[in-house]
Amino acid sequence: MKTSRIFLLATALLVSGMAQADIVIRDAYVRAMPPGQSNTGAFMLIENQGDEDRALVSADSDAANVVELHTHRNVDGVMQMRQIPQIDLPAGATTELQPGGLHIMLIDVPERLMVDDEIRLTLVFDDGSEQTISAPVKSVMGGMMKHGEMKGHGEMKMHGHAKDMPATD
Ligand SMILES: [Cu+2]
Repeated sequence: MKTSRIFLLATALLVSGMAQADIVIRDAYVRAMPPGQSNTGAFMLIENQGDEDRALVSADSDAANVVELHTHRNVDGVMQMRQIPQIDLPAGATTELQPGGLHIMLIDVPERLMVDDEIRLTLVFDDGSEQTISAPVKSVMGGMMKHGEMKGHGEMKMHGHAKDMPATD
């Protein structure tokens, strides 16, 4: 187990080293899963340092059977998640994937993700390049929203910046 983890990390470093350096991923994390939950989200900052607009077109992970790109939108006052074909990464800008907004959805996760686990995520961009990153699992206050529904707007604002959140554990 330990050996394979080191191998994965080495692979991740190698892959990201070869990938286009224009896309820089920071502060990636995955939301720890409460008991009985089989879905969770991955969040991060994606900076496009290049001159061309890029897009994240798909993602994959060993930790989940299905990985989708999602956003939230307000439908008649109710925040709903839905799948989107891509996440735009405008040139020169940092795009934030955060709870209540854009996120990478990990669906059908066979092994419950606990705080301090490390999850490997592969991100595929519209120019065909890929980056594989290792994201720690963190506790995110406010609980996991159910698919297709979410608490009110005020609550979402309060939880807007995941990195400022206190751990609940
Ligand atoms: Cu989602």
